[in-house]
Amino acid sequence: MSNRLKVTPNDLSAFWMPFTANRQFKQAPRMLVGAKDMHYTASDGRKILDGTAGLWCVNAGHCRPKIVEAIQAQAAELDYAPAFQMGHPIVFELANRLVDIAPEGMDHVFFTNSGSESVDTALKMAIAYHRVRGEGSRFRLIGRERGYHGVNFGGISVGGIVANRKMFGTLLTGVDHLPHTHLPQKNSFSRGVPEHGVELADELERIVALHDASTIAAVIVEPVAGSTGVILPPKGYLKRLREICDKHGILLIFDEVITGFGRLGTPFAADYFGVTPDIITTAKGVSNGVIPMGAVFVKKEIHDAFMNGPEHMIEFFHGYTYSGNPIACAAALGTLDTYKEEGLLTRGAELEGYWADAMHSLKGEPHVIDIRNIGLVGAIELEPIAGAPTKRAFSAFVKAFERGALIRTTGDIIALSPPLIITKGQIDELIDHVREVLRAID
Ligand code: PXG
Repeated sequence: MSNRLKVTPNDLSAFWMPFTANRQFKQAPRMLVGAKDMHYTASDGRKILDGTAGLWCVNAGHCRPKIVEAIQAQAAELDYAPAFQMGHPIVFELANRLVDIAPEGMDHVFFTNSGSESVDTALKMAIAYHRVRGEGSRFRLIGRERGYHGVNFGGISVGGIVANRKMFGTLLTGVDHLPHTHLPQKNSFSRGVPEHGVELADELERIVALHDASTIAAVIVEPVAGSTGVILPPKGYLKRLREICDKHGILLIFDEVITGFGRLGTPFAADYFGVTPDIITTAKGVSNGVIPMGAVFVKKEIHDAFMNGPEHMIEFFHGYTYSGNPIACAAALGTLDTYKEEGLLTRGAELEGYWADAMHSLKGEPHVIDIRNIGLVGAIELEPIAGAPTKRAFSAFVKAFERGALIRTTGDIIALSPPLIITKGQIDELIDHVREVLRAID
Protein backbone atom coordinates (compact mmCIF):
# COMPACT_ATOMS: atom_id res chain seq x y z
CA MET A 1 0.00 0.00 0.00
CA SER A 2 1.41 3.41 -0.86
CA ASN A 3 2.10 5.81 1.95
CA ARG A 4 -0.58 8.12 0.62
CA LEU A 5 -3.22 5.44 1.18
CA LYS A 6 -1.94 4.58 4.64
CA VAL A 7 -2.15 8.12 5.93
CA THR A 8 -5.78 8.89 6.57
CA PRO A 9 -6.81 12.50 6.03
CA ASN A 10 -7.36 13.04 9.72
CA ASP A 11 -3.94 11.73 10.75
CA LEU A 12 -2.04 14.90 11.44
CA SER A 13 1.03 13.52 13.17
CA ALA A 14 3.50 13.07 10.29
CA PHE A 15 3.67 16.71 9.29
CA TRP A 16 5.96 18.72 11.60
CA MET A 17 4.45 22.15 11.06
CA PRO A 18 6.64 25.26 10.72
CA PHE A 19 6.45 28.07 13.29
CA THR A 20 3.41 26.38 14.80
CA ALA A 21 2.34 25.14 18.22
CA ASN A 22 2.04 21.63 16.75
CA ARG A 23 0.36 19.94 19.69
CA GLN A 24 -2.19 22.69 20.16
CA PHE A 25 -2.98 22.84 16.45
CA LYS A 26 -3.44 19.10 16.12
CA GLN A 27 -5.95 19.08 18.95
CA ALA A 28 -8.09 21.73 17.24
CA PRO A 29 -6.94 22.11 13.62
CA ARG A 30 -7.71 25.22 11.62
CA MET A 31 -7.81 23.98 8.04
CA LEU A 32 -8.15 26.03 4.87
CA VAL A 33 -9.44 24.19 1.82
CA GLY A 34 -10.08 26.91 -0.74
CA ALA A 35 -9.57 30.59 -1.53
CA LYS A 36 -10.90 33.26 -3.87
CA ASP A 37 -10.05 36.96 -3.97
CA MET A 38 -10.37 38.31 -0.39
CA HIS A 39 -11.53 35.08 1.24
CA TYR A 40 -10.41 31.69 2.35
CA THR A 41 -12.83 28.78 2.75
CA ALA A 42 -12.36 26.81 5.95
CA SER A 43 -12.86 23.02 6.08
CA ASP A 44 -16.28 23.52 7.69
CA GLY A 45 -17.32 25.62 4.68
CA ARG A 46 -17.11 29.04 6.35
CA LYS A 47 -15.75 32.02 4.41
CA ILE A 48 -12.83 33.66 6.21
CA LEU A 49 -11.89 37.25 5.37
CA ASP A 50 -8.15 37.33 4.74
CA GLY A 51 -6.74 40.14 6.86
CA THR A 52 -3.13 39.10 6.32
CA ALA A 53 -2.73 38.30 2.59
CA GLY A 54 -1.83 34.77 3.64
CA LEU A 55 1.52 35.50 5.28
CA TRP A 56 1.96 39.00 3.81
CA CYS A 57 2.29 37.54 0.33
CA VAL A 58 -1.01 37.28 -1.55
CA ASN A 59 -1.02 40.96 -2.51
CA ALA A 60 -3.29 40.51 -5.56
CA GLY A 61 -5.79 38.32 -3.70
CA HIS A 62 -6.43 34.63 -4.12
CA CYS A 63 -6.71 32.41 -7.18
CA ARG A 64 -6.52 35.30 -9.63
CA PRO A 65 -7.24 34.14 -13.20
CA LYS A 66 -4.13 35.62 -14.91
CA ILE A 67 -1.86 33.85 -12.45
CA VAL A 68 -3.74 30.55 -12.56
CA GLU A 69 -3.72 30.54 -16.37
CA ALA A 70 -0.04 31.47 -16.60
CA ILE A 71 0.95 28.62 -14.30
CA GLN A 72 -1.22 26.08 -16.11
CA ALA A 73 0.13 27.04 -19.52
CA GLN A 74 3.75 27.06 -18.37
CA ALA A 75 3.47 23.67 -16.65
CA ALA A 76 2.34 22.19 -19.96
CA GLU A 77 5.02 23.92 -22.06
CA LEU A 78 8.33 23.96 -20.17
CA ASP A 79 8.22 22.59 -16.65
CA TYR A 80 11.84 22.90 -15.59
CA ALA A 81 15.06 24.08 -17.17
CA PRO A 82 18.48 23.86 -15.53
CA ALA A 83 19.25 27.11 -13.78
CA PHE A 84 23.04 26.95 -14.15
CA GLN A 85 24.77 27.55 -17.50
CA MET A 86 21.36 27.35 -19.25
CA GLY A 87 18.49 29.77 -19.69
CA HIS A 88 14.88 29.96 -20.80
CA PRO A 89 13.13 33.02 -22.23
CA ILE A 90 10.67 33.94 -19.52
CA VAL A 91 13.22 34.28 -16.75
CA PHE A 92 14.88 37.03 -18.82
CA GLU A 93 11.50 38.60 -19.56
CA LEU A 94 10.66 38.56 -15.87
CA ALA A 95 13.99 40.11 -14.87
CA ASN A 96 13.36 42.97 -17.32
CA ARG A 97 9.81 43.49 -16.11
CA LEU A 98 11.00 43.60 -12.50
CA VAL A 99 13.81 46.03 -13.21
CA ASP A 100 11.25 48.29 -14.93
CA ILE A 101 9.26 48.72 -11.71
CA ALA A 102 12.23 48.71 -9.33
CA PRO A 103 13.68 51.93 -7.92
CA GLU A 104 16.01 53.83 -10.26
CA GLY A 105 19.44 52.23 -10.54
CA MET A 106 18.36 48.72 -9.49
CA ASP A 107 19.31 47.23 -12.83
CA HIS A 108 19.87 43.55 -12.11
CA VAL A 109 17.94 40.73 -10.46
CA PHE A 110 19.13 37.46 -8.91
CA PHE A 111 16.41 34.86 -8.39
CA THR A 112 15.87 32.75 -5.27
CA ASN A 113 12.93 30.79 -3.86
CA SER A 114 12.15 32.56 -0.61
CA GLY A 115 12.83 35.57 1.52
CA SER A 116 15.36 33.66 3.60
CA GLU A 117 17.30 32.75 0.47
CA SER A 118 17.09 36.32 -0.81
CA VAL A 119 18.60 37.58 2.44
CA ASP A 120 21.46 35.10 2.50
CA THR A 121 22.09 35.84 -1.19
CA ALA A 122 22.27 39.58 -0.50
CA LEU A 123 24.63 39.15 2.46
CA LYS A 124 26.95 36.94 0.40
CA MET A 125 26.83 39.41 -2.49
CA ALA A 126 27.76 42.27 -0.18
CA ILE A 127 30.79 40.51 1.28
CA ALA A 128 31.91 39.18 -2.12
CA TYR A 129 31.42 42.60 -3.75
CA HIS A 130 33.93 44.20 -1.43
CA ARG A 131 36.31 41.33 -2.00
CA VAL A 132 36.19 41.50 -5.81
CA ARG A 133 37.01 45.20 -5.47
CA GLY A 134 40.03 44.41 -3.34
CA GLU A 135 38.45 45.31 0.00
CA GLY A 136 38.26 41.81 1.45
CA SER A 137 38.64 43.22 4.96
CA ARG A 138 35.00 44.30 4.84
CA PHE A 139 33.28 41.23 6.22
CA ARG A 140 31.10 42.51 9.04
CA LEU A 141 27.34 42.60 8.70
CA ILE A 142 25.19 44.96 10.74
CA GLY A 143 21.57 44.05 11.43
CA ARG A 144 19.10 45.46 13.92
CA GLU A 145 17.46 44.34 17.13
CA ARG A 146 14.00 42.87 16.49
CA GLY A 147 14.81 42.51 12.80
CA TYR A 148 13.48 39.51 10.89
CA HIS A 149 15.45 38.34 7.89
CA GLY A 150 14.21 34.80 7.52
CA VAL A 151 15.48 31.65 9.13
CA ASN A 152 18.70 30.68 7.37
CA PHE A 153 21.97 31.13 9.22
CA GLY A 154 22.83 34.49 7.65
CA GLY A 155 19.34 35.81 8.24
CA ILE A 156 19.10 34.77 11.88
CA SER A 157 22.59 36.14 12.54
CA VAL A 158 21.70 39.64 11.36
CA GLY A 159 18.15 39.25 12.67
CA GLY A 160 17.24 40.36 16.14
CA ILE A 161 14.41 38.15 17.34
CA VAL A 162 15.78 36.21 20.25
CA ALA A 163 13.56 33.14 19.93
CA ASN A 164 14.77 32.67 16.37
CA ARG A 165 18.44 32.89 17.41
CA LYS A 166 18.99 31.44 20.84
CA MET A 167 18.63 27.75 19.92
CA PHE A 168 21.09 27.74 17.06
CA GLY A 169 24.61 28.00 18.37
CA THR A 170 27.21 30.50 17.34
CA LEU A 171 25.53 31.84 14.21
CA LEU A 172 27.71 33.95 11.86
CA THR A 173 30.64 35.73 13.43
CA GLY A 174 31.38 39.39 12.74
CA VAL A 175 27.82 40.59 13.18
CA ASP A 176 26.63 43.59 15.19
CA HIS A 177 23.20 45.13 15.67
CA LEU A 178 21.65 48.58 15.62
CA PRO A 179 19.03 49.28 18.28
CA HIS A 180 15.41 48.80 17.24
CA THR A 181 13.25 51.87 16.73
CA HIS A 182 10.25 51.01 18.90
CA LEU A 183 9.80 53.94 21.32
CA PRO A 184 6.37 53.44 22.89
CA GLN A 185 6.80 56.19 25.49
CA LYS A 186 7.28 58.79 22.77
CA ASN A 187 5.49 57.43 19.71
CA SER A 188 2.40 55.50 20.83
CA PHE A 189 -0.67 55.89 18.63
CA SER A 190 1.31 57.68 15.90
CA ARG A 191 -0.51 57.87 12.59
CA GLY A 192 1.98 56.67 10.02
CA VAL A 193 5.68 57.35 10.46
CA PRO A 194 6.49 58.39 14.06
CA GLU A 195 8.10 61.73 14.92
CA HIS A 196 10.70 60.61 17.42
CA GLY A 197 13.84 58.53 17.08
CA VAL A 198 15.84 59.69 14.05
CA GLU A 199 18.91 59.82 16.32
CA LEU A 200 18.80 56.01 16.61
CA ALA A 201 20.37 55.90 13.14
CA ASP A 202 23.45 57.59 14.61
CA GLU A 203 24.13 54.39 16.52
CA LEU A 204 25.64 53.23 13.25
CA GLU A 205 28.39 55.81 13.77
CA ARG A 206 29.07 54.27 17.19
CA ILE A 207 29.31 50.79 15.62
CA VAL A 208 31.63 52.13 12.91
CA ALA A 209 33.80 53.77 15.56
CA LEU A 210 33.98 50.46 17.43
CA HIS A 211 34.85 48.17 14.51
CA ASP A 212 36.24 50.63 11.94
CA ALA A 213 34.50 51.15 8.60
CA SER A 214 37.17 49.11 6.81
CA THR A 215 35.74 45.95 8.42
CA ILE A 216 32.07 46.56 7.64
CA ALA A 217 30.48 45.20 4.46
CA ALA A 218 26.80 46.04 4.83
CA VAL A 219 23.90 47.16 6.96
CA ILE A 220 20.62 45.30 6.53
CA VAL A 221 17.27 46.58 7.78
CA GLU A 222 13.61 46.10 7.01
CA PRO A 223 12.41 49.60 6.03
CA VAL A 224 9.30 48.74 8.05
CA ALA A 225 9.90 45.83 10.41
CA GLY A 226 7.00 43.42 9.89
CA SER A 227 7.39 40.12 11.61
CA THR A 228 8.38 41.55 14.97
CA GLY A 229 5.03 43.32 15.13
CA VAL A 230 5.22 46.26 12.73
CA ILE A 231 7.82 48.78 13.85
CA LEU A 232 8.06 51.90 11.72
CA PRO A 233 11.19 53.90 10.98
CA PRO A 234 11.12 57.30 12.70
CA LYS A 235 10.91 60.31 10.39
CA GLY A 236 14.28 60.81 8.64
CA TYR A 237 15.78 57.59 10.04
CA LEU A 238 16.33 55.72 6.77
CA LYS A 239 17.81 58.80 5.06
CA ARG A 240 20.24 59.16 7.96
CA LEU A 241 21.26 55.49 7.68
CA ARG A 242 21.85 56.00 3.94
CA GLU A 243 24.07 59.03 4.61
CA ILE A 244 26.17 57.23 7.19
CA CYS A 245 26.58 54.18 4.93
CA ASP A 246 27.67 56.42 2.05
CA LYS A 247 30.14 58.26 4.25
CA HIS A 248 31.85 54.99 5.19
CA GLY A 249 31.57 52.96 1.97
CA ILE A 250 29.12 50.51 3.58
CA LEU A 251 26.41 48.89 1.46
CA LEU A 252 22.81 49.41 2.55
CA ILE A 253 20.44 46.48 2.08
CA PHE A 254 16.69 46.94 2.41
CA ASP A 255 14.89 43.72 3.20
CA GLU A 256 11.63 44.35 1.36
CA VAL A 257 10.25 40.82 1.57
CA ILE A 258 7.13 42.30 3.17
CA THR A 259 7.20 45.90 1.95
CA GLY A 260 7.96 45.09 -1.71
CA PHE A 261 5.19 44.99 -4.32
CA GLY A 262 2.78 47.62 -3.15
CA ARG A 263 2.34 46.98 0.56
CA LEU A 264 3.00 50.63 1.46
CA GLY A 265 1.13 52.09 -1.52
CA THR A 266 4.29 52.42 -3.60
CA PRO A 267 5.98 49.61 -5.55
CA PHE A 268 8.76 49.42 -2.93
CA ALA A 269 9.40 50.97 0.47
CA ALA A 270 12.46 52.60 -1.09
CA ASP A 271 9.99 54.64 -3.19
CA TYR A 272 7.83 55.44 -0.16
CA PHE A 273 10.74 56.80 1.86
CA GLY A 274 12.71 58.28 -1.06
CA VAL A 275 15.80 56.34 -0.02
CA THR A 276 17.51 53.98 -2.45
CA PRO A 277 19.57 51.18 -0.95
CA ASP A 278 22.27 49.24 -2.81
CA ILE A 279 20.49 45.89 -2.66
CA ILE A 280 16.81 45.06 -2.16
CA THR A 281 15.68 41.61 -1.08
CA THR A 282 12.18 40.49 -2.02
CA ALA A 283 10.01 37.36 -2.15
CA LYS A 284 6.31 36.89 -1.26
CA GLY A 285 4.52 39.49 -3.44
CA VAL A 286 6.83 38.89 -6.40
CA SER A 287 4.76 35.81 -7.27
CA ASN A 288 1.72 36.61 -5.11
CA GLY A 289 2.89 33.81 -2.82
CA VAL A 290 1.48 31.30 -5.29
CA ILE A 291 4.72 29.58 -6.30
CA PRO A 292 7.80 30.08 -4.12
CA MET A 293 10.04 32.79 -5.54
CA GLY A 294 12.40 35.47 -4.32
CA ALA A 295 14.24 38.21 -6.17
CA VAL A 296 17.29 40.22 -5.11
CA PHE A 297 17.63 43.59 -6.85
CA VAL A 298 21.13 44.94 -7.23
CA LYS A 299 22.62 48.22 -8.34
CA LYS A 300 24.56 48.18 -11.59
CA GLU A 301 27.87 49.02 -9.87
CA ILE A 302 27.60 45.95 -7.68
CA HIS A 303 26.72 43.61 -10.52
CA ASP A 304 29.39 45.09 -12.78
CA ALA A 305 32.10 44.70 -10.15
CA PHE A 306 31.72 40.92 -10.53
CA MET A 307 31.93 40.94 -14.34
CA ASN A 308 35.69 40.64 -14.35
CA GLY A 309 38.25 37.94 -14.99
CA PRO A 310 38.24 35.30 -17.72
CA GLU A 311 34.90 35.16 -19.52
CA HIS A 312 34.54 31.39 -19.21
CA MET A 313 34.65 31.64 -15.42
CA ILE A 314 31.56 31.72 -13.20
CA GLU A 315 31.52 35.20 -11.65
CA PHE A 316 29.49 34.52 -8.50
CA PHE A 317 29.59 31.05 -6.95
CA HIS A 318 26.04 31.09 -5.71
CA GLY A 319 22.59 30.01 -6.96
CA TYR A 320 19.78 27.54 -6.39
CA THR A 321 18.47 24.62 -8.45
CA TYR A 322 15.19 26.49 -8.64
CA SER A 323 16.53 30.02 -9.25
CA GLY A 324 14.18 31.35 -11.94
CA ASN A 325 12.11 28.18 -12.15
CA PRO A 326 9.90 28.52 -15.28
CA ILE A 327 6.60 27.95 -13.48
CA ALA A 328 7.55 30.40 -10.72
CA CYS A 329 8.47 32.91 -13.44
CA ALA A 330 5.09 32.38 -15.12
CA ALA A 331 3.36 32.95 -11.79
CA ALA A 332 5.37 36.14 -11.29
CA LEU A 333 4.55 37.43 -14.78
CA GLY A 334 0.85 36.72 -14.19
CA THR A 335 1.19 38.54 -10.89
CA LEU A 336 2.87 41.60 -12.45
CA ASP A 337 0.15 41.69 -15.14
CA THR A 338 -2.53 41.63 -12.45
CA TYR A 339 -0.79 44.34 -10.41
CA LYS A 340 -0.52 46.52 -13.53
CA GLU A 341 -4.06 46.06 -14.83
CA GLU A 342 -5.57 46.79 -11.45
CA GLY A 343 -3.13 49.47 -10.32
CA LEU A 344 -2.38 47.43 -7.20
CA LEU A 345 1.17 48.63 -6.62
CA THR A 346 -0.18 52.08 -5.79
CA ARG A 347 -3.66 51.19 -4.57
CA GLY A 348 -2.48 51.24 -0.97
CA ALA A 349 -1.83 54.98 -1.31
CA GLU A 350 -5.50 55.58 -2.16
CA LEU A 351 -6.64 53.52 0.81
CA GLU A 352 -3.97 54.59 3.33
CA GLY A 353 -6.07 57.35 4.91
CA TYR A 354 -9.18 55.21 5.16
CA TRP A 355 -7.13 52.35 6.57
CA ALA A 356 -5.46 54.64 9.12
CA ASP A 357 -8.86 55.95 10.31
CA ALA A 358 -10.21 52.41 10.60
CA MET A 359 -7.16 51.17 12.51
CA HIS A 360 -7.12 54.12 14.91
CA SER A 361 -10.84 53.74 15.57
CA LEU A 362 -9.75 50.82 17.78
CA LYS A 363 -8.09 53.19 20.26
CA GLY A 364 -9.85 52.85 23.60
CA GLU A 365 -10.98 49.26 23.00
CA PRO A 366 -10.04 46.78 25.76
CA HIS A 367 -6.33 45.87 26.12
CA VAL A 368 -5.12 48.22 23.34
CA ILE A 369 -1.87 50.01 24.30
CA ASP A 370 -0.69 51.13 20.86
CA ILE A 371 -1.83 51.29 17.24
CA ARG A 372 0.55 51.67 14.31
CA ASN A 373 -0.15 52.00 10.59
CA ILE A 374 1.53 52.64 7.26
CA GLY A 375 0.30 51.88 3.74
CA LEU A 376 -1.90 48.81 4.07
CA VAL A 377 -0.14 47.57 7.19
CA GLY A 378 -1.49 47.91 10.69
CA ALA A 379 -0.62 46.72 14.17
CA ILE A 380 -2.59 46.71 17.40
CA GLU A 381 -0.43 46.16 20.44
CA LEU A 382 -2.19 44.60 23.42
CA GLU A 383 -1.31 44.74 27.09
CA PRO A 384 0.05 41.25 27.83
CA ILE A 385 -1.67 39.14 30.48
CA ALA A 386 0.59 39.31 33.55
CA GLY A 387 2.77 36.19 33.63
CA ALA A 388 1.37 34.86 30.34
CA PRO A 389 2.85 36.85 27.45
CA THR A 390 1.41 36.13 23.95
CA LYS A 391 -1.67 34.39 25.41
CA ARG A 392 -4.02 37.33 24.92
CA ALA A 393 -3.08 37.92 21.29
CA PHE A 394 -3.25 34.20 20.55
CA SER A 395 -6.80 34.03 21.89
CA ALA A 396 -7.63 37.02 19.69
CA PHE A 397 -6.29 35.09 16.70
CA VAL A 398 -8.36 31.98 17.51
CA LYS A 399 -11.50 34.03 18.22
CA ALA A 400 -11.10 36.00 14.99
CA PHE A 401 -10.82 32.78 13.02
CA GLU A 402 -13.99 31.49 14.67
CA ARG A 403 -15.74 34.74 13.74
CA GLY A 404 -14.55 34.58 10.11
CA ALA A 405 -11.40 36.70 9.89
CA LEU A 406 -7.77 35.73 9.49
CA ILE A 407 -5.46 37.98 11.50
CA ARG A 408 -1.81 37.44 12.44
CA THR A 409 -0.31 37.74 15.86
CA THR A 410 3.25 37.98 17.06
CA GLY A 411 3.94 38.34 20.74
CA ASP A 412 0.98 40.38 21.98
CA ILE A 413 0.67 42.32 18.75
CA ILE A 414 -2.03 41.83 16.13
CA ALA A 415 -0.68 42.54 12.64
CA LEU A 416 -2.94 43.22 9.68
CA SER A 417 -1.85 43.32 6.03
CA PRO A 418 -4.79 42.52 3.76
CA PRO A 419 -4.56 41.81 0.04
CA LEU A 420 -4.26 45.08 -1.86
CA ILE A 421 -7.64 44.45 -3.55
CA ILE A 422 -9.50 45.01 -0.27
CA THR A 423 -12.54 47.33 -0.51
CA LYS A 424 -13.46 50.00 2.02
CA GLY A 425 -16.43 47.87 3.06
CA GLN A 426 -14.11 44.94 3.71
CA ILE A 427 -11.76 47.17 5.71
CA ASP A 428 -14.74 48.08 7.93
CA GLU A 429 -15.68 44.42 8.21
CA LEU A 430 -12.14 43.38 9.18
CA ILE A 431 -11.80 46.12 11.79
CA ASP A 432 -15.25 45.29 13.20
CA HIS A 433 -14.17 41.68 13.62
CA VAL A 434 -11.09 42.86 15.52
CA ARG A 435 -13.19 45.22 17.67
CA GLU A 436 -15.62 42.44 18.61
CA VAL A 437 -12.74 40.07 19.32
CA LEU A 438 -11.06 42.61 21.64
CA ARG A 439 -14.31 43.01 23.52
CA ALA A 440 -14.75 39.24 23.82
CA ILE A 441 -11.30 38.10 25.01
CA ASP A 442 -9.95 38.15 28.57
N1 PXG B 1 12.70 38.93 5.39
C1 PXG B 1 11.59 39.52 5.85
C2 PXG B 1 11.58 40.99 6.10
C3 PXG B 1 10.45 38.75 6.09
O1 PXG B 1 9.35 39.35 6.56
C4 PXG B 1 11.68 36.80 5.36
C5 PXG B 1 12.76 37.62 5.15
C6 PXG B 1 11.80 35.34 5.08
O2 PXG B 1 11.01 34.95 4.03
P1 PXG B 1 10.67 33.39 3.80
O3 PXG B 1 10.06 33.39 2.43
O4 PXG B 1 11.96 32.65 3.83
O5 PXG B 1 9.74 32.98 4.90
C7 PXG B 1 10.49 37.37 5.83
C8 PXG B 1 9.31 36.47 6.08
C9 PXG B 1 4.69 37.17 10.04
C10 PXG B 1 5.52 36.40 9.04
O6 PXG B 1 3.67 36.72 10.42
C11 PXG B 1 6.51 37.05 8.37
C12 PXG B 1 7.30 36.34 7.46
C13 PXG B 1 7.08 35.00 7.24
C14 PXG B 1 6.06 34.36 7.93
C15 PXG B 1 5.27 35.06 8.85
O7 PXG B 1 5.04 38.28 10.40
N2 PXG B 1 8.29 37.03 6.84
